[in-house]
Amino acid sequence: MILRRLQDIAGTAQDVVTQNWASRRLLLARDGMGFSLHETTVFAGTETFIWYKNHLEAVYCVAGEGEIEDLATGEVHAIAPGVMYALDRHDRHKLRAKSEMRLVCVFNPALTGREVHDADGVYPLIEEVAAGG
Ligand code: 9YT
Repeated sequence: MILRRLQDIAGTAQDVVTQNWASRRLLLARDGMGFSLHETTVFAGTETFIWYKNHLEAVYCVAGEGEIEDLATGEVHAIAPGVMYALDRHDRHKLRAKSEMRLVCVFNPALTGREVHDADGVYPLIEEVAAGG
């Protein structure tokens, strides 16, 4: 069994901070779960272009308010506590935070922990052999 606390991750290599968001990575590829699990804080007033062409991501909002724009259709969806979105088609999107948002994020394939968005809003696919497998 794996048990981790957010407070133990703060300030370590698993606490990835960019201009628009901070991602505390609770489970990573090396944990061998087949997905990674993160708590992401999106800073108030930010807009982030994201395109996970190598990954699927589900996002569940637990705090804060914002919106997501689907760049394929132009549709804009409000994000608030209790809302989940899943990028099942590697959807290109813009994420806007009206207030600071706290999001629980799951990635498949699992992130290795080092990823930040490149200029195209993409995370690279980093191969890593999981512990014990
Ligand atoms: C919602 C979203 O994708 N934000 C960017 C950070 C990402 N969730 C991560 O790496 O944890």
